[in-house]
Amino acid sequence: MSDTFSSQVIETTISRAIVENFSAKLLDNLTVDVAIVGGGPSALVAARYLAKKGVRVAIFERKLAPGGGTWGGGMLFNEVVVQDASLEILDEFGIHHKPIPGAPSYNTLDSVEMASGLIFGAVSAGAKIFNAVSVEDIVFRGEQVGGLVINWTPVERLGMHVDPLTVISQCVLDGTGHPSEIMHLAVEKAQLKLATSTGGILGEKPMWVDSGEASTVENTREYYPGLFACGMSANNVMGGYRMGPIFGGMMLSGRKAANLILKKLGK
Ligand code: 48F
Repeated sequence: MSDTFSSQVIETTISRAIVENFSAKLLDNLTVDVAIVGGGPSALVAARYLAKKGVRVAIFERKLAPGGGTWGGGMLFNEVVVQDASLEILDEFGIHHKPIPGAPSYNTLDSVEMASGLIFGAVSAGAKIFNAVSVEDIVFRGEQVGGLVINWTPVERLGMHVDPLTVISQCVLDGTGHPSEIMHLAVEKAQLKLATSTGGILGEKPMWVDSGEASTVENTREYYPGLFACGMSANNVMGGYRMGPIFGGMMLSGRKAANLILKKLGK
């Protein structure tokens, strides 16, 4: 066998392995129990807790790297702060943390370790992450939200006229952060009335750390049959305050979202 021929065979083998395995992964996730939009900290925590209970869960993340707003810490200083209440979640993921001297119940951690640890924790528990995939619409079935409409992020960014594919799920979790993209689609395009005082999105308020942290968890709920929100998306829907580079509420929100969904699925 000549060198040229064997290198062609290896190249074909590599390409075939990638195409076959990706196709199998996507086919396997065209119908899931829970479809999560966005791969920020709240969503990644929710994904691990769901997957650990045997729930079939897939995350669709617009960017190449999941992790959302975790990576950049505060103003690109790659450290974040969490409260003691969320330490058991960090421990569950094996992410290190240390107390802040003179600030009882507050801790710091490396934001790169946190982002990568959350991603690995979700995937190693069995969740699948599809990166560079944007969710552009929801699927509506009967009287409930029943899936997602997806396309490649480059297709979205370039404005190419390419029809999407769909993912069917029993539950959809909006983890899109500050913009609450799926909730906006639900209200503005599908004309759904959410479980808020107006039926619409109340809009995020300015920074107030203590209030925002607590309300992020409180506002994590099912807003329409089959449609849940976590993290900053939930806070935006209910008019909660923002909180900057403190992430305990995000993780507690993700765990609460998982528990609500498990209950809904009867698990
Ligand atoms: O914003 P993000 O990190 O979500 P989160 O879990 O955490 C918020 C914190 O990062 C921070 C904060 C902490 O105190 O306030 O902001 O609420 O991650 C949201 C992810 O969703 C992706 C987006 O790229 C980001 O990685 N995303 C948003 N819209 C879509 C999407 C979409 N339509 N399709 C796919 N991914």
